Amino acid sequence: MAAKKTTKKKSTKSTATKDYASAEVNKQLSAEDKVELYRKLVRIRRFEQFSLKEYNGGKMGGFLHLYIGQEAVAVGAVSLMGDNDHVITAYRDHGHALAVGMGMNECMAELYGKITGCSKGKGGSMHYFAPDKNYWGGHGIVGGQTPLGTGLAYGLKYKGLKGCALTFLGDGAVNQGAFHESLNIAALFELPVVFIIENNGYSMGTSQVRSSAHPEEGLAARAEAYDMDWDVCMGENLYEVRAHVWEAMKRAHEKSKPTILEIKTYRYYGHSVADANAKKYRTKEEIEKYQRDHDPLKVWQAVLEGEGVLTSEQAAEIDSAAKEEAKAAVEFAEESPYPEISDISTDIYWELDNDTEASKQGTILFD
Ligand SMILES: Cc1ncc(C[n+]2csc(CCOP(=O)(O)OP(=O)(O)O)c2C)c(N)n1
Ligand SMILES: [Mg+2]
Repeated sequence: MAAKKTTKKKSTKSTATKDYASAEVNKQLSAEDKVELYRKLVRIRRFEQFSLKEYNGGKMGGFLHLYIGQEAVAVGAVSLMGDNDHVITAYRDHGHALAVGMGMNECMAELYGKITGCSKGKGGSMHYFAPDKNYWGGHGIVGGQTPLGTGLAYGLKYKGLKGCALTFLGDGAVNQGAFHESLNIAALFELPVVFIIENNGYSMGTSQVRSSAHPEEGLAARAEAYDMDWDVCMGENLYEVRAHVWEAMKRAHEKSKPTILEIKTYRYYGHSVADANAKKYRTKEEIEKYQRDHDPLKVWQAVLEGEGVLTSEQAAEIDSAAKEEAKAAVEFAEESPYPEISDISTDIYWELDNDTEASKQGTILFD
């Protein structure tokens, strides 16, 4: 029997900020950059809290999967993106959207199903898109975005561009066949893709431990089977997230090699707001512990206050501004019109079956 290969890279499992603060990619951050990252975290949190209130008020149809608790993962990873880096994720997509620079108005209006939404009201919570910001959604089929992310990476390599495809997935997606097919192709073709498993401990009501077989080192170690690099880190501290994501991005940029990076995180709310079992599969104490000791906003605020680049007064101002922005987005969404009946047949695959100009050019959805 062949000897077990030694693993290529292991998680430090450290949440200490001092090690990661001195990582090259973090040393480059100015005081303003760090405060800007804080603002991004807060804006996501407030946007979602306002959307939750309106959802509970019956203003939106469909699902609403909140990202609250996980914000540092999207904000940290997206903060490293350059012009040729792309991002794609699953249905828990609000954080990534705001992190790439989408506006609260277009995001809130999309939840309301209004024509002013980023997907013209046809996608809802799970289908935010901003191709102009290299943000490719927003996908509801578990694992379904992983072949698409692999395709983005293939496109980059084909065009000779130095970029990567940050392809996010949940811990529940790691058993999907499409993911394993993606891993195989990514390794075989040496594609610049970073598969980021946001391990929030649960897929719907099933804990990660009960749903996925894996070695002690974690889910990312499955990369070994594909002779692919892998890594594990915690997702509550932006310095740590950035340091680990950057290592994987460099591998993609410089060597055109894929990575699986597992980032351990936590969600405070149920799977979706409509999760009838939200209170049954984990304890109140477990949630409170994360909120108290691992909250990404609190962690980053404490880091910045410790460094003297943020005061609690400034943090409060950022918070008020984010609440105002979210409130204005609710008003914008309320006042926006619904799509017209005729809009039902535009911007969709219907055009493929019909003799439209777009169908002739093969540019149905994007230029
Ligand atoms: C192919 C497929 N199977 C089942 C579902 C139903 N489903 C929606 S979300 C989900 C759990 C996914 O959990 P995870 O990947 O951990 O993501 P998280 O919700 O924690 O972000 C399931 C089973 C689906 N959408 N697609
Ligand atoms: Mg999960």
